Amino acid sequence: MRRNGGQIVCEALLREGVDVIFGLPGGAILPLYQILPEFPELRHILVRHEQGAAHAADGYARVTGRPGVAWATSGPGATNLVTGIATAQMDSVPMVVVTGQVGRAAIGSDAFQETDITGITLPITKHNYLVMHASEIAGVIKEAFHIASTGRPGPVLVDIPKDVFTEEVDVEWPDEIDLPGYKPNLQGHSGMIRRAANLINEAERPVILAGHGVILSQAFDELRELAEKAQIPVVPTLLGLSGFPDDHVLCVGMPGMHGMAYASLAIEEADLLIALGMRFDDRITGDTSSFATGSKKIHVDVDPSEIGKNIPVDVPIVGDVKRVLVDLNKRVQPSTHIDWLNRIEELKRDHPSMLVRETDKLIPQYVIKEISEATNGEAIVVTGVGQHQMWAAQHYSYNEPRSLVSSGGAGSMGYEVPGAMGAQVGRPDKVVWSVAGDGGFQMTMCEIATMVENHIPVKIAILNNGFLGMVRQWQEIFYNSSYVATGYSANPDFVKLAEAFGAFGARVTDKSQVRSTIMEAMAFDGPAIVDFVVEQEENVYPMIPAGMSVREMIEEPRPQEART
Ligand SMILES: Cc1ncc(C[n+]2csc(CCOP(=O)(O)OP(=O)(O)O)c2C)c(N)n1
Repeated sequence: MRRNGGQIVCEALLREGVDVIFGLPGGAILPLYQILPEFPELRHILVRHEQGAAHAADGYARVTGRPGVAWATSGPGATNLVTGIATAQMDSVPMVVVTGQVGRAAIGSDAFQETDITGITLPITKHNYLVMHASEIAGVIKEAFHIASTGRPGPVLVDIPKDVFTEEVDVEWPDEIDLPGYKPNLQGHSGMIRRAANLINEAERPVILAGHGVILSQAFDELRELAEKAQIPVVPTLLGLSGFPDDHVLCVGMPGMHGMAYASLAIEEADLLIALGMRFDDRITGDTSSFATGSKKIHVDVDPSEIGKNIPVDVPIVGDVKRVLVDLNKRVQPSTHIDWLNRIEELKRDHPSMLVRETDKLIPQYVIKEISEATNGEAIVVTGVGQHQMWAAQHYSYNEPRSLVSSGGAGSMGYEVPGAMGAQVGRPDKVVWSVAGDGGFQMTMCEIATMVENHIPVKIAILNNGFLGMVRQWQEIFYNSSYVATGYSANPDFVKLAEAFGAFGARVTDKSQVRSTIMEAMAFDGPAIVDFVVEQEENVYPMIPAGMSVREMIEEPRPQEART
């Protein structure tokens, strides 16, 4: 059957099960857009900025486990996607991005809106394509989805010149994919699994470090089985949060730069680390030469290039976390580790990181705790980057898989609004709270218009401290409180702004208004923005300064020395 390139793109997306696309048109991609009405099953959400499309596709993917899809035109449309693509790449998020390119004959001539987007995104995509013939589209899209969602997931970009969208060909739909050189190894090596099981069976102070790979491979039950069978405490990384229930007795909490002091100390005192789908990021390890030197290490990761990259390991296992755990669990013997679990309880008592300071003032930690309680820990929380992100990680109770969505690796401010939009589109059945900084919110707040237009009822809590708070904190601690370029003295009136967008808006300046305003926002049938005017110079504790070890950790000042 004869089809043009645009029709093949749409049909190929439908064949991959796509139901929604986030995008914004322009000249080079116009032929694809003009075909869209022929495919009413493809919901297109018109964003206000292409960065929003990429982050929304990413948020959608993180909560559904299915690749998110974003479209943009050539040149600035495509480059506006770059932050979103890099964000997905750093956090292994499956995404397929389609960009329009100038016509084939114009490529290389510096034509209007010509940008070498495959060149630009080469280091920030798992793979990318420039498709020069319509006959290739069906195969390329199938490959793109396969590559994006298998092995270690990631973003794949498909760049298509304008005249390829209009070229007509007899389309052949490939049944199979043959990619020599791309065969992710999912099944762990049996000899290594045996060695790992032996180490676990002999360990006296084991800790499981659970990363994003647990969520990506949906190893929730298998992780629980391992932890419970051998009574091993679980320390989830930022992106591993919600892969193991926060309210489980074996859940210790997030470690690292702003993690729970006791979680970092548990890693330090462990004699065995079982690292599952995590990559020993510098926010976890600090100084790698002094990180957990007293322990043996088992590292399970589907990406062989991660093994031994940052930290030397004793037992490397290349494979899908879920499949490896199925095999490993059969060989792990039941254990109790009573002394070790008691020791961790002692660490928790001595280093009470999770306490929210008693004060009449409106502090951000309190707001997060209230949102957690008001939603019974059942909402999806999407954050920006900065202090609010760390408080959201620390004080919300994540008990359901995929309930925390955050830019971990790239640390992209501005993720909070469009990321939440995508998450809500992916999970219309859930309450989605965006926990935003006043800085990050203003980077991508234009997408509130998109939410209003498309009835996407995200609730946004701006933790408004009038500062680029995390940077201010660094200036306070490392630069003698020299606040250069971190204060916002003229933020807009966020309530009026909400109303101007057609959303619900409210301001909270006092503790007593917190819970009722949260409930009001949730009762509103549409996007809602709450401006929580919080203490301006609150710090995130504990803090391990960058590149240092757990021994240099700065813990929250005890009540007598704390600011009032
Ligand atoms: C796009 C981008 N630019 C700059 C930074 C550096 N940065 C990290 S945290 C931060 C402050 C964030 O401020 P805000 O969004 O208000 O959140 P807060 O820390 O106050 O909670 C900045 C500027 C970043 N992470 N991302």
